[in-house]
Amino acid sequence: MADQTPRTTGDVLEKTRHELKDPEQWRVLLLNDDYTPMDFVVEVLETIFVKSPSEAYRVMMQVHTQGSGLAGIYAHEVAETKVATVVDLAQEAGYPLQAAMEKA
Ligand code: TYC
Repeated sequence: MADQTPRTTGDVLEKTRHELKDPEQWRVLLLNDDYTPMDFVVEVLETIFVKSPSEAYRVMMQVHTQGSGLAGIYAHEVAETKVATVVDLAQEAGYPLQAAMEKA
């Protein structure tokens, strides 16, 4: 229909402008618990958050002693995927490890 052309074009332009904006950044935090083994948390930090062994150990100890710690900062969709992956891996292994995200 003739009246669909302007509306479709407008939608495409709007989307293009939106995607050009800098994506909002989100902090992904790991949360402490009494049951998840330290080695498992270090492995999560190395594999999912691409930390070096020494940095992974430092962040794990920060979580262990302070209650939470910064695992990384990402665009919203990436942060959501990281949180879900942490929780899935922990559940598969039978651990209660939790991750959270907050706007940076
Ligand atoms: N507190 C846990 C222990 O003593 C270790 C741990 C560290 C758990 C970091 C979770 O995000 C975490 N085994």
